[in-house]
Amino acid sequence: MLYLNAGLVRCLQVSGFIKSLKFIAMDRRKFIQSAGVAIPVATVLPATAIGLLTSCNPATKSVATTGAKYPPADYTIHIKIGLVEVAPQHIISTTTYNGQFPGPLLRFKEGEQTIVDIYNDTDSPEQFHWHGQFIPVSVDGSAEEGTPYIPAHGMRREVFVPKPAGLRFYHTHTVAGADLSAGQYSGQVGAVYIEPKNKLTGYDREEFLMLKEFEPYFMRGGDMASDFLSGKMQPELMAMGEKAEKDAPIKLKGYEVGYKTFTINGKQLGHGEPIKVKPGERVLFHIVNGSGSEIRSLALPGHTFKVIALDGFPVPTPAEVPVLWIGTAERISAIVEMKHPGVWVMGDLADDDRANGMGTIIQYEGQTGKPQWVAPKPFTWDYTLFGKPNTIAPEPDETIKMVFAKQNAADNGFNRWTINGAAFDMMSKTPMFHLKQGKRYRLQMHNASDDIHPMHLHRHSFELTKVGGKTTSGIRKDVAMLGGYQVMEVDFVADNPGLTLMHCHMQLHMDFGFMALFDYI
Ligand SMILES: [Cu+2]
Repeated sequence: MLYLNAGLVRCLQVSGFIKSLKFIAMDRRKFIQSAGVAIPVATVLPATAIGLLTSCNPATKSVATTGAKYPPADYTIHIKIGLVEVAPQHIISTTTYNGQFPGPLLRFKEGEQTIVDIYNDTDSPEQFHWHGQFIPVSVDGSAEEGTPYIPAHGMRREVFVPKPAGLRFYHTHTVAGADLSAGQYSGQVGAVYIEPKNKLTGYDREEFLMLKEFEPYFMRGGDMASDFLSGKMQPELMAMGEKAEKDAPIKLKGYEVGYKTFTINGKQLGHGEPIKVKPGERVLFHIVNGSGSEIRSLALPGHTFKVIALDGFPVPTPAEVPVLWIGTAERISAIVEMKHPGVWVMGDLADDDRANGMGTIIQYEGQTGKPQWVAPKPFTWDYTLFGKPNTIAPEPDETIKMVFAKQNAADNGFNRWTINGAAFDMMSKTPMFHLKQGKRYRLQMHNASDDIHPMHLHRHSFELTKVGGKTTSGIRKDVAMLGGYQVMEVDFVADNPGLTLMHCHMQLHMDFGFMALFDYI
């Protein structure tokens, strides 16, 4: 049993809430029953409770209290400026969770209600997004869907049932626009692991790796590597993209984001502790791409990665690969069997990015010396490797066609992105697509640009059904990379009513139009 912290006490007292709820010294289950409201799976405290809590600004009122007790939070997060020591004499100031980078690893149990108190100690309203969870809009953390902001210097208590099991993460969901200190350019990222009811097997220990760049800057143009993805460019999409480029009134390239500093778990390669391993050990790496805009790769010389889960969902066919490619906001869980003793660099294939820090050291017991890097042979990333062989997904009830296009430098020098001709309007937030509960939808995504877009669907997962020209089934994800001038099909079941955001997970794309809302009708 814990006492209320001061800010929350003030909030509750101001509202008279403490008196009205008699949950002192009760456990959480009893609290919910006593409030007279049955809490179904994936919902929040009664509106009377959460509503009072969500908008509280403890800085504005002060009431002394003694003896008030309250169900303790499982985790408490403070959104605040912190210092990240990426290397000695290289300390970065950025917005963080609890003053650290990455934010604390949050471990939840599948299906077991959890309470998280989130304090916003900054001067700007914030959104705290539970990426990849099947939860209600009220806690999802997306203003576009209608989640309330956590006010500047305010707090929010979130009560929900975490699901589904697996590797999820949390991050800010605010618009950064031209502000490179905001949104996912900042250090607001942390991993979530939702323990499955039946534990995964086949490994000896876990390591969590958060891949993240710092010190962003704008440049004009800049090409994204895309030849690592399987599949071919579609001539009609190329023609559309080239025509748009030719017809664009502005010929200067739109702004793109670059970074000076690259880290794994907040440390540049060569700094921080190496990961120490023993021969024969099977290490399960849970890898999160916490970038604002980058696609990452990872290799460990002399070793392979046995991919067992993508975005936290076990894959139908675990497969060994020499290289991982991880789109913005994607996660991979992969087992590496340590059978090549030495001191190795596990790092990004891009030499510049690795030189600027994107890597970590794997050190076998008893081995010393300079960490070695050996570039792997070129490897094509093909999601279908991990799919169910020789099966096709069930037919959808409806297919929704989407065309993604770029208007060169059209928004104050930034590229504007459109879905079926329209850039998302942050003011009206009008839903573009309409769902009926229980139906299965196929999203047929046509990319009329040469960029890769890591496409994300909130509050649901989808099944890859066609990617890189190949049909597949059984691979569930919540983000998937759509190749330049390619088509990708993903299916999802409308099983979590409420506004649902779909967007490209590149901050620079989502901020400039690349979002759409689904509603349930
Ligand atoms: Cu994009």
